[in-house]
This record gives sequence, C-alpha cells and structure tokens, in this order.
Amino acid sequence: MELTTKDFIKDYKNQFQSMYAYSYEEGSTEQLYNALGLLVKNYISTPWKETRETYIKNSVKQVFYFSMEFLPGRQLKSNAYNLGLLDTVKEGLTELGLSFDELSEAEVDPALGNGGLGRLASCFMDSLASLSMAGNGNGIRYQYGLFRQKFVDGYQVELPENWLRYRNVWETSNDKSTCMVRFGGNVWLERNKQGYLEAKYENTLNVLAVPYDTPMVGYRNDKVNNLRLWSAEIPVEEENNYHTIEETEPIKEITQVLYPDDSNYEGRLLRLKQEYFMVSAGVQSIIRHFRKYNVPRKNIPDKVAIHINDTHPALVVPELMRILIDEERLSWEQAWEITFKTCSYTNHTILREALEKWPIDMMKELLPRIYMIIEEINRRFVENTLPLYGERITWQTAILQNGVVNMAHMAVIGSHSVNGVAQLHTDILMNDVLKDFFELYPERFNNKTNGITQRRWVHLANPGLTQLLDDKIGEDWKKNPSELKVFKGQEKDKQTLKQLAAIKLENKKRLADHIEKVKGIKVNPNAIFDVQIKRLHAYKRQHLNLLHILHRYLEIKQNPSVDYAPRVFIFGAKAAPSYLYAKQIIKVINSLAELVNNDPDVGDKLKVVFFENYGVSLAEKIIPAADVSEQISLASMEASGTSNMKLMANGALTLATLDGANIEIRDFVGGDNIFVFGLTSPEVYELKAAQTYNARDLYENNSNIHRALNALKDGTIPNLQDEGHAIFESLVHFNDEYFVLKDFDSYVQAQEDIDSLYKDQNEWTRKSLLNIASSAPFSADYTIKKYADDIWKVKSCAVEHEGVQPLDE
Ligand code: GPV
Repeated sequence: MELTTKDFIKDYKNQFQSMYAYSYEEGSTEQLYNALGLLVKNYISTPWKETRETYIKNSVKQVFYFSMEFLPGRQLKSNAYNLGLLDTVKEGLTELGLSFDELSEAEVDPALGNGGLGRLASCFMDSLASLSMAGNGNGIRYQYGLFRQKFVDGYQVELPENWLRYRNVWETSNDKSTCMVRFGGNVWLERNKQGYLEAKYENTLNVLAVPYDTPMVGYRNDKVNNLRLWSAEIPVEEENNYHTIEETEPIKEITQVLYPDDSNYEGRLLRLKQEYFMVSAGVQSIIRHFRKYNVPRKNIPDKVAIHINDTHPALVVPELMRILIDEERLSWEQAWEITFKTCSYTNHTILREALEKWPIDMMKELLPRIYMIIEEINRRFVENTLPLYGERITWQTAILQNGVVNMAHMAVIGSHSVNGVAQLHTDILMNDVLKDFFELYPERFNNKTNGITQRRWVHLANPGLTQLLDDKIGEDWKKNPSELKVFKGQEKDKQTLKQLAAIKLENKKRLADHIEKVKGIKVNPNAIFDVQIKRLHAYKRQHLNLLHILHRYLEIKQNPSVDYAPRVFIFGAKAAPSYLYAKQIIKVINSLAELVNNDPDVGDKLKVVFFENYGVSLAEKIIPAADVSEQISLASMEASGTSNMKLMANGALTLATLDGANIEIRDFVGGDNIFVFGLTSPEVYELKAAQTYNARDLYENNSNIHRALNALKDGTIPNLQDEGHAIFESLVHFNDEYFVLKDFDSYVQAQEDIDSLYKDQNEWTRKSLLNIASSAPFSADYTIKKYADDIWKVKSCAVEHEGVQPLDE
C-alpha cells in the first residue's frame, strides 16, 4: 500500500496519544510497540475486510487448514514488509528518534506449537495469502504457549509461557461468531413429527467457543486471510450456574495449555477435549459461513476444503457428519459424500508412538453422539470392505480396533486425499505404515514435499543475502522463487563469491555477539558455525552430534596439534518435559560444553553453544549465520524436516542422512554440494528385519567409539549424575535403537570432509551459492500451489478494492 513517511509519522503520533493519552516521547518500549502494532493492524483492516467480502461476493472456494498448532513468529516486521510499508515505517520511526528493531524485539513470539508441524502451518498461511488463495487457519488460542526453557546447572527447566500477559495487538475477538460446543451427557435419537431422527441431549457440559481472528497478510497483493483461534469460555446464559472459580475450571482449562509433546501421543482426556473443541467450533463456523454462499448443500465440497493437519483434528470427519445429519437433515449417504469430498489429510510421522489411538470408553463418555457416528462409519466401512478384500485387510484397516479409535484410519477413510510430506515419507506410508489402505485406495495417496516461506526465512531474516540477490539477479525471485536458479550463473564469479562470503561473515559476527551476550561464550566468527536446531528427540540423534564432539575433544587432548578447522557447534532444542532420555541428552551436551569451552588446550578449535528456549525468533538469528546444517536423523524416521530447507536457502551446506526431504535437497543441489553419510532407508529396514545388529560389538571393537562412550561415564565430563551412564546404557546395553553407533564412523568421516573443504574458502562459498540457487523448489509457495491444484482445487483470486482509507481503531 501507499504511505508517505510524513503520513506515517502523523498516524503514529495520533495512534500513540489516543491509546495512552500522552506523547510518544514518554512511552515505554512496550507501549511504543503496541501503538505501532495497532497502527499497522489499522492499515491491514481495509484489505482484510475487502478480502473477506470478495470471497463471499464471488463465492470463492475456501480452504480451512485445521491444526492444533501454529507458530507464526513475530508479526510486526513481517506484516509491515508484506504490506510494502517496512521502509516507510523504519524511516518514520528514525525521524521520531525511535528504533524499529528495538520496538520489534518487544513483540512476544507466540509459541502455539511444538516444532515443525506448527511452523509448517504458519508458512502455509503466509503462502496462501501471498498467492491470493482463500486459505484460513483454524486452531486453538492457548492461554499458555509452549513452555519457556531455561537451563539450571545444565538441566532443562520449564517455565510457563504466559504470552497474553501483555495485550496481543494482532488479534480481534469476534463475539458475533461464537459457537457452542457440547461434551458428555446423555444422547439418544428420537423420531420427531416430521419423521426425522433427532439427536436429543441432556446433562451436557456446554462450552462457548469464542473466536480470535488474526490477519494473515499476503506479500504485496492487498490480500489478507484469517487465522481463527478459539478460546473456551462460559456461555453467557449459563453464568449463573457457576458459583465459584473452581467450578469454572473444567471449561477454562480446555484452552489453557498446549501439550508440549512433539510427535508423541499421550491419551489424556483434556487433550481429546481440546481436539473436539477446536474441531467442532471450526466446522460449525464453516457451515454457518457457507450459508452466505447460497448454494445447495451438496455443493459444499465445491466451496469448502477442510484440511486435517496430522490426526489431531481428525474428528472433523464425524463432526461434519453430525452437523450435516443432525442439523442440516441430510441422509447418511448424502452427508458421507460431502464429508469425504471436503476433507483431506496429511500424515506427518511414521513413529508408532505418535499415532493417536483413543480409548473407546473415553470417546464414548466424552463425545457420545460423535462416538455413535464413528461406530456407524466403521460399521459401513467393514461392511463394504469385507466382501471385497477379506478378513485380514478389513480388520487391519478398521477404525475401531482392540478398544481404541484409530485416528489415522478415521482420517484416511474420511478423506479423498492422503499425503506424506516428502517423497521418501510418502513411499514409506504406501509401502509400510498405511500399506493396506494403499491397497484399498491407491488413488487417494499423493506426496506433497514440505516448503518454507522465503519471505520470513530469507528476505527478512537475511537482508544482506537478499540485497546481494537483488543486485545479481534482479528482484523477480521474490515473487517467483524459481528465478533463484539464475544465481547459479555466478558460481565462478570471484567477486560474487567474495561478497557472499562477506555477508555470511557479517551474519556470523552478529550471532557471535548474541552468543556472547546471552551465553557469555566468546566464539571466533571465522570458525565453522555448525547448527542443529530442532526438537530434542532420540530419532533426530542429537546424541550422534554429541558423540562426535566428544570424539573431537578427545582427539585434541591426545594430539593438541590435530588439524581441525575451528568449529562452533550450535544447538537449539526443547525436550518434552516428560521425555527423560531427551533431557539427559541436553544435560550431557551442556556439561560437555562446559568442559570444552573452558579447556585451554582446545582454544577456538572447538566451542559448544546450546541456546536456551529455541523458537521462531531465535531461528531467525541463527539460520543466516550457519555454515553447516545438521540433518542427521536415522534414515526413514524424519518425515520431512524443514530446518534443512531454511538453512539451505541461507547458504549452509547440509550434512545429512538420506532421510525425509534431505534426499530431495541432494537431488536438486547435486551430490557434490552436500555431505551425505550413514545408512539409507532400505538399509535400515533390512538391518531391522535381519535382527543382526549388535551395538556392543561396535563398542568393543571400534576404538573411537569405545573411547567416546567410556568418556560418557568415567568422569571425563564434569557435573553429571547418571546422565552419561543412561546414554551409554541405551547405546550398548539396549542395543542402540536408532543405530547411532552404526552410523558413527561415516559421520566422523563426513565431518572431516567438511574441515578439508572449509580450508578452500572459494570452493566452500561456491557450494554455498549453489545451495542458495537450488533452494527454490522448497518454497512453500510451490508446495501450496500443488496442494491447491491436486487436493483442494482452489485458485488464486484477485481482490476488488473500494479504495477506502484505513480507519483508526
Ligand atoms: I506427528 N512433526 C511435528 O513437528 N510434530 C508432530 O506432532 C508430528 C510431526 C514434524 C515432523 O517430525 C517433521 O519431519 C516434519 O518436517 C514436520 O512435522 C512438518 O511436516
């Protein structure tokens, strides 16, 4: 949008004064930020309204992305940027003697997700809006986000993340669009006078779902979509039934906390309540919205697509059935046709422990009507499948099995599309995890490799690189990422390589300053910055990284003149509070860091930095400064990964197993420009099937492994209780579930190859350039275009303008 610096300054002064009744010169940083945020939101309000109206006026098909998690990150800078106002705002603030960067750091980063799954949802929101597609998010407004992580004596400590303590300027609570969600009670069917079977309820717990809407601003296209997050409240007309604060607890608690488990299923009643609450409110509001379209109900799938982000929102299937049958009075067959055509499902993991299976008793008691519908879906499924496919497949694929509701099965049966998030992952779904379904419904399966938004992860996080790209290949790549490949033409240009190296060094200096500020560790910006940032999980193998660092340390101690390039190992990772093993790994890495960082023999050959409280904002600081991207999961276990894509786009070289999207990264960048090591997925499958793996043999016969493992438990690493032992035991005694020792040698070799290459700065930077130039396929814009074409059947649409100026709030 158009805005002069002069007008901005005027608007900002007014905004501040109208909120606080004094002049901005007296404002605190938080107040100055709040005023700026609200002003930017005012600028957004017009295109937001126009976008919504255009969709309705033109009966545009809309996608609703249902996700229990979103990780939008800070929004001020990104919104100003996408609106095209960032420079004006920065200039204006400078004239007022204020610093944009300082105000922008005052924004809290909403941690409404655990990791990759939630961040993917937010990258998708950004791409949908930027592609002018009608795509809305539907989720939960948790009062407490993912815990804030602190290290005390090297141990992870979890603190509550009360992100709403200060006002959230981006959200608008929308009292006019509330819904009622019912839990428990008795439900029965009664034939009414018109002959319909009517669902009757008594003694239900009624919860009011209040929507909070947040604008999702498209990139320079005057397009603003909606992220709707629901909050649980007491229905106004029932307020008098609640006499004490304690009595309101069962309602309030529904949206109080985000479960801090990543890729892990815990069958807690409260979690099931959250899932149904979000699903029911979301589906009700969609059906209500759809009435504005004024088309027959059987055409719902032409106007609405509902996406199920992993199984957490899979109750969409029976909930949509319930509404269509009980409230819209459709027959089962009509309702099923609509439901199945409307829903699509993405699987995000093959980890058995992550697949949701709810006890039937729990489901029946909490959601009696929904359970009746699930039973009927299952009954019809079995009835149709049995004669065609026989006993084995039918029972393997049923929704109800051994006293549980298998949520993945419900999602597959109730959706017209099922996708994995990288080619290997999709192949594994088809050949292993969902093999029987692939036999029943081959046409439903498809791959959609994940992507990331370059806007946040390159344009905003790495302005130096962005400027260089603009200078070298023009600005087209910003709207059309495939233009990035033009940058390949400069791989031999000495000048460009020099500039690229200088930008990386600048970014590393900035990160080095931050490391010194928050960790008190001095690092050499000319060292290799080696980064592993992701949730702490055994399958992601942070302990393989740990063992290699320990190995290097022991080598240096033995031979202080060993030829290692200086290296800074950087970690960012939260462990689920109940995941003991992950927490033990954190403690050992922290203790090793203490040892290594303070040993004068080591100097700057080796430094270890474990950041606290890893999240979107910290990622934005780390990623532009990375030289090496650690993607070292056991092959077959990481569905896709997305930090691999962000790091690549910022010129880091990937050190990877052939897992998830790493394989596609290798294919695009070429095998010469990536460091690959370890077992492949077929090898992992083979080794598991053969049952011949013997980790103890490796411990006993491989001297490097022997030495490193012993150092875990012989007191080499200071301040450990039994954490070193625990890791030792898991690897040697419990036979190393994730083949860490098996991959150790080839990992160490790859790390040495990295050292050698880094000595040739020109060659290193050339490969870095090729990584940047090959990163376009991992733009979420492309991923979203494929979802839109193949699954959702939605198109880009232009927004009509009224040419109205923004209103003040
Ligand atoms: I399931 N993922 C996640 O972050 N949380 C979950 O609960 C589940 C999956 C992740 C996968 O582990 C990543 O490999 C993947 O890149 C990401 O989802 C997005 O698809």
